[in-house]
Amino acid sequence: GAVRRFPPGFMFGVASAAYQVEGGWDADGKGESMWDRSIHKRPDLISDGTSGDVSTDSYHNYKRDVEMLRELGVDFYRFSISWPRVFPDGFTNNKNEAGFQYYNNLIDELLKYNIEPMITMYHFDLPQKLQDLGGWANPLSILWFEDYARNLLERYGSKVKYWITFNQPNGICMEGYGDGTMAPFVSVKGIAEYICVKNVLLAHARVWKMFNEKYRVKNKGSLGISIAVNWLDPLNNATENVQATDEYREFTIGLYVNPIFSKTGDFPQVVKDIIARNSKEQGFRKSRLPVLTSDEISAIRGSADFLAMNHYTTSLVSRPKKNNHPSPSFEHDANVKLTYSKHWAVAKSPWLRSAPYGLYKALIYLNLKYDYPYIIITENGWSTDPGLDDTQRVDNLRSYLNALLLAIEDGAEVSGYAAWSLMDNFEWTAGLSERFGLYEVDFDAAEKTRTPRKSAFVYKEIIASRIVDEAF
Ligand code: GCO
Repeated sequence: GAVRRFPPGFMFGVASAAYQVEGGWDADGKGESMWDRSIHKRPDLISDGTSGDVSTDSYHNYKRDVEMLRELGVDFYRFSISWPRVFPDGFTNNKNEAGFQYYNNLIDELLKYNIEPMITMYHFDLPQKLQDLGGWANPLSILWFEDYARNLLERYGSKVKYWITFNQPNGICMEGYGDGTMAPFVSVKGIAEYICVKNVLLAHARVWKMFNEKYRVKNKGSLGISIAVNWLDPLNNATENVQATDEYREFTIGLYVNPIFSKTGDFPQVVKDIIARNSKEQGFRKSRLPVLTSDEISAIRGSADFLAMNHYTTSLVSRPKKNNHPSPSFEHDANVKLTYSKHWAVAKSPWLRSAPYGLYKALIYLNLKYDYPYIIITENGWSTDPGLDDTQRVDNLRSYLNALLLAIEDGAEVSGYAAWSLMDNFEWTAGLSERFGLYEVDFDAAEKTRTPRKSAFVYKEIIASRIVDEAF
């Protein structure tokens, strides 16, 4: 069939995150993160009873990881820094040099082979000491994060071009402090998650300002923020479903994208209206959604060089008739029902379906609605059972890359793509039961042996040829 070619300069990569791959949870002076604490206290939170204590042991195997990156031929590696590995208590007065040295070694190893490091400063593993003080629900977290980030930029800013402040504020806030399905497993629905969102956005904006004023000059680097943009389509044309889809997009995408990447800034109007109305009905004197002052809005607006987009799947949205009125305190999820087309392949993860057209639509939607210099897709992938013959992952990869190229043809500005993930790793509360790796990891072996799956060979070929076949 016809082939589509990636534009010149397009960057290919793979992604991982510290708690999911590093292991060495207390090695060489590392402090405790809120994931360490949560799982050690309550192993039952994880479906297969595993933890990230050892995982793939990248803390000791980073040279093998870089070897795999060279095998694949990627241009960049997106990984995250574990805050408690470099600052065991979170505060920057107590520094763990061994932790800094680990990331320094990894960065140098990547640069030696011309692989650009792309560093996520925060991917869910807050130092437990900071969580003891309220974590992201405490407005002081803005200052803690700014201090931490300054130290990372001081140390690595001259070598690292690509920076991402936060991975998925919706995961940090909705799941961490609202639903309580991710660390710190706090559930203060309708309140804590919105406080968290405001703090995370302000922390991000502070770091961008610092980067822009001081650290960018060293190497013309770029700094962005990773936002989960899964696609949502109405189940059908019924007015209530179309409206529910619109609202749900604003609650899951607009809440984060609008303050940073729109001309007006601020939270989306419909989100403000719904939360204000519900709060009033519940007898609150003010909206449960914190206000962004005009100074805060201008600090946040435009505070990114690129939009880092994590995209996995698509859902069909409907609003159950009897529940037409948004439920009072759970605005962000309780008043919609999500389903999938039966034609979409199902991954090992129950929420993950293959619907590549959704990537196309999400990119076009962002392009029409928001204002940003460019996008890097920082996560997209597929989960399976163990096994080297991962044909489903191969199909998913090809079809999503094809959808991406179609969107680029139609005006989306996307300059890079990272597959999630380099290798199997600790998939949060699903433990080791959902395998996302291009490389399989043998978790029973002391060496945590990594073996390329079929998808690793296919991705390597795509990167080398810069072509995807239209048949997929
Ligand atoms: C994230 C994600 C990743 C997951 C991946 C597969 O927040 O970036 O949670 O860490 O492993 O999305 O579910």
